Amino acid sequence: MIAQTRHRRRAALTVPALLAVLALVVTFIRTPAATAAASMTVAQAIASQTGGTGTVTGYVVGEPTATSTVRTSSFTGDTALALADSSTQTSTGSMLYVQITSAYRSSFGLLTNPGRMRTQITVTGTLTAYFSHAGLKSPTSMTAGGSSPTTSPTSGPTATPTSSSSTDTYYANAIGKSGDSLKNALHTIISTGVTKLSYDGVWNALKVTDQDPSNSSNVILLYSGISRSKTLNGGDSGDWNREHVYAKSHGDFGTTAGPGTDLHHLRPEDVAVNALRDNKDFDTGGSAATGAPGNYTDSDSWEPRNAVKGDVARMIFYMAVRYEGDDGFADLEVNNSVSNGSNPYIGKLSVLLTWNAQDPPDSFEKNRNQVIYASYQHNRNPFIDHPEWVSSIFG
Ligand SMILES: [Ca+2]
Ligand SMILES: [Ca+2]
Ligand SMILES: [Ca+2]
Repeated sequence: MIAQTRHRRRAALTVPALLAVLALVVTFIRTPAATAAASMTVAQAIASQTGGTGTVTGYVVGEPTATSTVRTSSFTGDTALALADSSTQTSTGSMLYVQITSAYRSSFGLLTNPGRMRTQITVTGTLTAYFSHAGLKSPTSMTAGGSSPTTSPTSGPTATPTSSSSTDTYYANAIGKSGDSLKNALHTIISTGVTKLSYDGVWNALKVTDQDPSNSSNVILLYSGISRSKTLNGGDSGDWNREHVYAKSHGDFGTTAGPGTDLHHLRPEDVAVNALRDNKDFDTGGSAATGAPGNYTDSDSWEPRNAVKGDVARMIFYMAVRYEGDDGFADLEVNNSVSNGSNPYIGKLSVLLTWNAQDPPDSFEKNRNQVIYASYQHNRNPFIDHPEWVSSIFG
């Protein structure tokens, strides 16, 4: 009986399905071959934000400047435009925000080409959020009018800002977002399914995450850059211990499982150098730090060596996004002070932004992120995978 019922249901479903196929076939036959890659409307593009490629025809109705703000005159740039199915549309909910990459700015940017307003254009690109709004990014074709595009610009499209990578799935709910909405999405992503280590477990983890690539018996010490035997972990002079880059007194999170045991900001460091850094905020300046060539310090701040300036910045930015006060620990944040004391802040934001830009992620930093993700905590530092997200959230 049950089988028969199922069979009948399947048969009942088949009729409309067949009709749909027939309709498609008829449409296809009636469509000239030259326009086989038919454009979708803006409404269809808004409903198809799947990250796939699409071709959209619509009217230019303005320059998006925020999720619900579009300029219709006095344009300020050439990097984005809004498309709609009606040339008089004013509701941003009925618009598609289109990213204009450099190859197309001189022809389609509204600052340079205000005459494009209310005209029809056809764009091919990735159907995905832009400005936290239904969008089309990384265009591979932009042409005037409603004809199906077949040509590429002579200069060729520029490299896509965030090329697809193996972490795209991990960051799926963050891609296309910016500012606080990006921060919120990343907080959820990097706080989900996390394994928290014990403080004791951190010792052995650091021997793997910070292993010297040219000597598997050693770890590299963060500030001093020294390669030292893994077996010299401890509290005596000449040993290395567990440096909290986001100083644990800033927010008083201690060493219970949580921020105090989070490998993403814990690094091996010489006992004496660790004590010298103390709980100082980060800033440039001071005198040469004893035992750590290239590092500088004064009464209120620490400047790490150039090779790890970006690493330090990205660890701090990770902590600010990972810990938002919703898990029994303080909401850790970054500010512009170098006298934060025990407050749950660390500085200095303006300097950390510069360091992130000046020292991009290298293979050592990327490898440790991957090892933490695959073998220990099962979460990633988004700013090592996407350093450009730092300025979107903190800039
Ligand atoms: Ca200082
Ligand atoms: Ca570095
Ligand atoms: Ca925070």
